[in-house]
Amino acid sequence: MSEIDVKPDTIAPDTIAKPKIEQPRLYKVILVNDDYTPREFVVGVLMGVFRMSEDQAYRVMMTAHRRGACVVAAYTRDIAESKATEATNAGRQAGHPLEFTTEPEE
Ligand code: TYC
Repeated sequence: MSEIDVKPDTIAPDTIAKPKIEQPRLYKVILVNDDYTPREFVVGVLMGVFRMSEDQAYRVMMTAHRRGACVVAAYTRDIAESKATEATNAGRQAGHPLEFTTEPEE
């Protein structure tokens, strides 16, 4: 066997493809309570913007109402920000101070 035919019986570590899959950071969308926006309006926005069932939306609304705020969902940054803006604008258009914010997950 010539030297050219010699194959290593181990593969040098720097030739092994190591899949490095970085998960994008997720951002929470948070519903903030206020004293003025009607409950049914909040439920409608949660159903429309966040595709929640009426049941889920009612629970999230009541959690924000009782505790001051509630995490609605988590998305990549662009989607979280655009949904928070869309939902906040829906309230503003109807004359309500409804507010949705975003914050990065740990
Ligand atoms: N607190 C409001 C009311 O009593 C209802 C409400 C719930 C508003 C949750 C905002 O994020 C909210 N009409």
